[in-house]
Amino acid sequence: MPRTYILSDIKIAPFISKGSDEYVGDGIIAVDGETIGFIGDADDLPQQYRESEVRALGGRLVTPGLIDCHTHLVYGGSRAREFEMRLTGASYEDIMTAGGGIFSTVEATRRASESGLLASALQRVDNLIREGVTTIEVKSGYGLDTETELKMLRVARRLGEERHIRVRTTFLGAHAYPKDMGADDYLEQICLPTMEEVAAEGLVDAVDGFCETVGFTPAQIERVFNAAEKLGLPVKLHAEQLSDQGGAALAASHNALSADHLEYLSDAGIAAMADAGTVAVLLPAAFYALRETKLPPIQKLRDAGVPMALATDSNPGTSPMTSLLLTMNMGATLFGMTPQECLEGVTVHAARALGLNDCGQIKAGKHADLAIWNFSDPAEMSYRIGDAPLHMRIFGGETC
Ligand code: DI6
Ligand code: FE
Repeated sequence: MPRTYILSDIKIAPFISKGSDEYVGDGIIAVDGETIGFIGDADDLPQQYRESEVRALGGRLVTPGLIDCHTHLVYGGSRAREFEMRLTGASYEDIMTAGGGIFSTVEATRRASESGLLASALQRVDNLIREGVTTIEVKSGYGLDTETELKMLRVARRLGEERHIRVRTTFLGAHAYPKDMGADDYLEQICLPTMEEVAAEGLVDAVDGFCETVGFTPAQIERVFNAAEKLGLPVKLHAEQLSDQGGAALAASHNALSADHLEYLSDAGIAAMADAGTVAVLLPAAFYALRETKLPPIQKLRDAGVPMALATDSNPGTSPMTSLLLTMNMGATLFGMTPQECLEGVTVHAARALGLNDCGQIKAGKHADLAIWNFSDPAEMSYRIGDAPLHMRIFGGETC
């Protein structure tokens, strides 16, 4: 028997007011089993819910459960030494060229057991859960061999079995290539065959790549995208993080779900993303941790109507971050996004960046994934730093 209950005495986040079928105001929400059965004025509550248990929430804000749509949170080891090196002047690219960076995490991830990887990733997931996150994306890309890529994706899937959270997995085989092998040989001999294998095992929901001077060229990324399309997998791309390679336009031309990072995004890239409806996933913690000074073109993205999402980019190198609320604060403080944009960026637009349309909004028929906060003003979410303001998290109708 699905359980139904009513959430009353609540504030509903105002972005839900966008669109005529969406609700504005103080209203009530009926949770019907795993989905939202009703949102609106108490007077309009359908008969079927009138006898349901009522939970009064003291005027608290209700938002959709938060969505972290770009993470690399399954990995072995730590890169604290490189953090120290960067503080004394070495650049991210210098460290990677010298064999550190992604390569050092590849070594640690290859060495790690599946249970060890799971245990460390769960700690990061628990940090996100404490902040009302109900969906995460997790990328592979620290294996660069078939066995380790499979291991990472199996661990990512297990996160969703061990915790009340939804996990979307992304194959990022084109993250780096082994130093003793060229990029083209790596793609041919390892990356593309591995993509077929992870797809055949049902371990992957999308395909990503790192288009960068220290990563793959646009022509190489195009091969990855073509292979993904043959397997029926949607694509996304790390684009324009450290330099302008034209990656965002390439991604848009393949109807990518998202192009991510985008500090060095050009006007042509913005126009291509707007045309294709590709989401801009902004990662202010990586900007912060790399002490980057070039800002992504927020105003131009806004003017072009490109949907903007925000995510942690949780990874050991450029974003040792497991707080989506702090990410929202950085989106506002570093990137000049409004608190409303930050909230949309971790809900409705984050869902779209994952190709999901059954979460990220509070509407009848969507998953009952909700976060209830110890305040009523949604701007508090982006404003506070280091607070623990979650009152309650609801995942698929269950309080947990
Ligand atoms: N860009 C990033 O920010 C992460 N990957 C990528 O392509 C960083 C990965 C790492 O340094 O471990
Ligand atoms: Fe990333």
